[in-house]
Amino acid sequence: MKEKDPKITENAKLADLAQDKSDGTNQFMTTDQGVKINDDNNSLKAGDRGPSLLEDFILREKITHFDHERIPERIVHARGSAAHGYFQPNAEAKKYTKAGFLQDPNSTTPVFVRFSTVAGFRGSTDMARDVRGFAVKFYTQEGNFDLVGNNVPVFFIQDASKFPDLIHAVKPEPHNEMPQAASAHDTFWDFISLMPESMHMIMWAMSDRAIPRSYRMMEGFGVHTFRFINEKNESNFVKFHWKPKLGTHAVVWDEAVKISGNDPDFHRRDLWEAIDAGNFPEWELGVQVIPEADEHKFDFDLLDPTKIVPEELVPITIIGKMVLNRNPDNFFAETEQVAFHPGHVVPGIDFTNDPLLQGRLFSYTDTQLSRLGSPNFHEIPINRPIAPLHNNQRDGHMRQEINVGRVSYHPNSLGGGCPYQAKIAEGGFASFNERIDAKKVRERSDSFADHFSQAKLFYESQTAVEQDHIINALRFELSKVEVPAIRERMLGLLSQIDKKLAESVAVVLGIPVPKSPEKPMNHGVGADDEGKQEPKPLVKYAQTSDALSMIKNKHNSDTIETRMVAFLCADGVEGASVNTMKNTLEKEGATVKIIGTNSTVLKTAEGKELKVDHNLLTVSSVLFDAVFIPAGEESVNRLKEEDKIPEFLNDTYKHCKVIGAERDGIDLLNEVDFITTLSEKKLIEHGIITNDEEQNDNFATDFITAMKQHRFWIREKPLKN
Ligand code: HDD
Repeated sequence: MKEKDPKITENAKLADLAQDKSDGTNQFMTTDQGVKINDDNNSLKAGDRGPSLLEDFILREKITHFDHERIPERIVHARGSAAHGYFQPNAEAKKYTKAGFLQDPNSTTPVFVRFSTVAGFRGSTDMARDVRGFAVKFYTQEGNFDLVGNNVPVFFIQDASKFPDLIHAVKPEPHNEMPQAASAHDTFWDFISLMPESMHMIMWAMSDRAIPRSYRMMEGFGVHTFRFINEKNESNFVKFHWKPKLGTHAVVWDEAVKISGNDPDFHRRDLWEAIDAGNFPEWELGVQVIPEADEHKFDFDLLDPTKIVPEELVPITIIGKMVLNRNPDNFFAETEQVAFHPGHVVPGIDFTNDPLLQGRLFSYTDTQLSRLGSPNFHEIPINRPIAPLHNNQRDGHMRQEINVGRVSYHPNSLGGGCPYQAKIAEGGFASFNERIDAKKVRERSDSFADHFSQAKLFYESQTAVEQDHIINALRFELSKVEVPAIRERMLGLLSQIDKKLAESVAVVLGIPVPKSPEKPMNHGVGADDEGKQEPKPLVKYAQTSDALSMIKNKHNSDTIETRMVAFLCADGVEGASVNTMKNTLEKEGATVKIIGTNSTVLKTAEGKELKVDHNLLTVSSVLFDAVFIPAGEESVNRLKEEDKIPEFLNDTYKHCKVIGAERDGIDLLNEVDFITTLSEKKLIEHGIITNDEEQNDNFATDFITAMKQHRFWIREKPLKN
């Protein structure tokens, strides 16, 4: 650990979990009944070559337990990784909410956070093009509060009744269970092409937001509009935002595909290793606060989860920070068994009538009943609150709590009326008494019918490079679609966002953009008698929002902290060249990995030993943020013999990452294609930082300045069409 965080030992949830930890060090092996085992290697048999005996309770217990080790994976978000940490508020939220954990800037609240992909199975790649889950459990003194969000601020659908359809469409197709962890297939785009309300989300999902560089470099969003309720029982609408300290960054598609092959655990490993090294990931929590009186002030409905509230309309107020500072001890016990629920709220936080949120309030308890097997899932250590828990819920599978006394009902006199109900002043939860006066209908509000304005807002807010990436993603995904009618419908919808976007995708599909797009079936799919739920044509939003672009986003930081730099080395590398660059990079918080032509140590030109972190054989440039070739004639000559080098450097270039080379190191660049197309003058402009002087104090700082730019998009050729 680089840094000891005092809050690790102060965390009440970790103390709570400690009661259930088990460690076999220096202990005898026993059965589940505590009987010491004398032989764990041989089953009980009738003779050493004879059949096994049913009597062998040790064998039976061991095999039975093994046979039942698996539980159903999550129906969505099956693939995930998690960490412990804490949340610390500032003084900003208390005027809007009475939630205890948001009052005192000197207080901290333990959290457990799980990041995930949505569509892939538990063993699928981290690097799929997909939305990422961002679920935070706050173990507050007033009970658990779960903020179950995503790294995208909107959703595909407006009404929870379409969720099973959406997920059936995106998951591997049911006849052959293909493709895994991918939306590039017919059923997904068939559904999407019939659901114009998904267009805003599709723009996000086709952008580089869906292939993050790291869980540590993602924004998070509560998506729905929630409510904050203060001591005076005043309600304000709020949208939750997580802003990563390291900025919001992504990889490029070609890189994502190669990472999936090189290290399918890329994000999981990144999170684990960062925390293990003491590089604790950190986010600020922000809210957009909208007074009740402003509910109808916008061109969109605050209850519609396919809409954002642009930051330019309602700025974000930062209300605290979250730090993740401890890896779980056991993946299954913690990461797999944790059960989040958007309905886990505490006094001071409440729901709105967003129809997607309302459906979620049912789904998350329900799913745990089959996934974790019993309504007692709240007793699993990672799920149990640190706040005291007393009620009249009883029994059920695997009940842990031993409730004493005769009384399990309320009201009672035999138990003295206990457990008591709490008055609001005593911290009792009371739902916000919103006035509802309405007819029971199966309808969608007309205010939900504009599906294109914000899709357009998002697209137009991107830089040209980001737009090209969206176009390329759509080209890829729709080229994988086999049924022509689906592609055509998609082009029709895209043309309503942006004509050029649709045309650019159409060029690669080899079909024209339909002149008058077929009227897409909308929610209700034909069942809407009066036609009043048809999507409305685009209305407003001429402006753009820089916050939507990862390149223009003002929250993006220019730090290179925790970025990985590969040093390509072989025997004969100049130790001085390695060390100067390494020390300067490490001072900036970057991590250096020595990539060698063997797996253990190299001999430097100075005759010293240099420890190798990875054998060149086992890595690829996609696992790093930048590459440096130190000086050393012999080292460079040896590297020239390596088949992997041209691909390593060409990919670094193709993925627009910084390349540095010192003296003889520059020679290695002559081995690769891109160098021939660049004049010496253009090297720096293209993020290739070289130094041919013996002594050059600026070199390492130039390399760092270039890394702060993250990617040199200038290398990408703009799309022609
Ligand atoms: Fe969901 C899991 C986020 C809509 C039903 N959801 C799940 C997880 C996240 C989200 C991050 C994983 C939690 C974990 O790590 O264990 N879900 C969202 C967001 C949504 C959303 C941001 C829209 C704004 N979800 C949504 C709807 C439904 C569900 C509309 C059903 C009506 N989600 C589930 C679920 C899951 C789940 C089936 C699967 C595993 C679980 O709950 O515990 O109940």
